[in-house]
Amino acid sequence: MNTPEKKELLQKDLFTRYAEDPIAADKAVFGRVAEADRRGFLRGAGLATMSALLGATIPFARSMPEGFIPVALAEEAAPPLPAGKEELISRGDRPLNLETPVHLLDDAVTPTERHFVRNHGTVPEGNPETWTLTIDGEVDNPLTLSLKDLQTKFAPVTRQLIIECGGNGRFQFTPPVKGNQWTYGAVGCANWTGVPLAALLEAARVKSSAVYTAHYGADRDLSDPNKIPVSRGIPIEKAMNPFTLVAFEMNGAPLHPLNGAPLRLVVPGWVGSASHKWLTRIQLRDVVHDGPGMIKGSYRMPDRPLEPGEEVAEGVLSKIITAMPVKSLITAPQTGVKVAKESPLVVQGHAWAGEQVVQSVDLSIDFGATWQPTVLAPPVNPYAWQHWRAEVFFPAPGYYEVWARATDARLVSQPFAVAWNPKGYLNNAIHRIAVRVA
Ligand SMILES: Nc1nc2c(c(=O)[nH]1)N[C@H]1C(S)=C(S)[C@@H](COP(=O)(O)O)O[C@H]1N2
Ligand SMILES: [Mo]
Repeated sequence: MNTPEKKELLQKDLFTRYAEDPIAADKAVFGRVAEADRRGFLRGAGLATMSALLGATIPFARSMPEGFIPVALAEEAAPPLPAGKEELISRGDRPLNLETPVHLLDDAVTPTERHFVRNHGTVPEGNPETWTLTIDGEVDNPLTLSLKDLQTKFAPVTRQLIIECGGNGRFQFTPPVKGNQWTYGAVGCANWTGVPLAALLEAARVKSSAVYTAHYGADRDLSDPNKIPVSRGIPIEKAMNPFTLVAFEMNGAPLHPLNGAPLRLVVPGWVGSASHKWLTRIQLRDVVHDGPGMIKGSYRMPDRPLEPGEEVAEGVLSKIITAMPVKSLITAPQTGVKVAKESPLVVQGHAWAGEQVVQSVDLSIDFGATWQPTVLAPPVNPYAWQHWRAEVFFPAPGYYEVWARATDARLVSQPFAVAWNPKGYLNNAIHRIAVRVA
């Protein structure tokens, strides 16, 4: 828009004109809002419109370049979060990954809106009417079951089960490692309803030669629709565990599309990648499964301690991740809280420990010099996270950190920091929050 007025304005006395009558000057510079689309709209927006969108006047508007989009509005123009997951933090669009801010994990049972999302590929659309699950491979009676078969021919159970991504906490590794930079919130404990996988395996009459499962789903590689992005498996013993579910409901409703609708595995306490979403097939194998996600160091740990940043051959990453380690989170208060000296501060959160029960959670307000116990509840069922709570008194005004440390039944505790590994897995270092006492 190079109108003569604008040229004149720019050449002559922009500053004077803005000082005299910013709205008129602005109109001359920006022109009238023509386009309806948001970006175009912003590009052509006048000062009054911009101020309205920002919810504030712009004292230094006179210094803004032509066509300028304030960063506050540019940030708001980022792609909106998917329906039903608006409170989460985006960790990438392709593939779509969302984590939960740690203070929003305070619920006893994680609501669906607050359950994180981890994808390797596309988000497929699952039609519950036509969906089937096939169980084949090392079985005497291969099965193909509809969703209705699953819901009516087997006895459904509802359990509170924890799913945590193997890379949760990856942001903390030094030197940094590639992958989603999860902080604390790639974990959730929802109510899952489904059929124990063991019941299906019994109906399929698993052969004694079966040692491992192989999981397949409907999602596809983002750049090649002929490729599957991930296919992991679990040892037959974990497949037969009564808490390993083929789930069709999450928190009493059909699964959310991003959490695997209409059917998924939940392999509780184990690395999240074992809990296959959009599940279409479970093949029983007579060898350890070797699909994408099982090989090339994926979801594997080094067989020896490494130097931070050390480059290693693939063969060193030989240990397949199974159960997740002991961990706790402080979900209330939020870090940065300000409290009055007299008032005891209620600190609470959850703790979990893979295949173990958590025996205790302790807090420190003196950087780990001393620890005080919390009140820790037992899990409502195996593989549910446990809630803990304590009242904390601060001796004097100032800056404090509250640290939480869980210990499992084998007396294994959370470390201050974990050993570096190339893919940034299994960070169960103690969680800490900042507290300012007035
Ligand atoms: N089909 C399929 N299943 C999958 C994945 C995937 O990308 N595709 N990601 C896995 C990983 S790495 C994790 S941590 C969990 C996360 O489950 P959620 O998205 O329901 O939180 O799903 C697992 N199941
Ligand atoms: Mo994951």
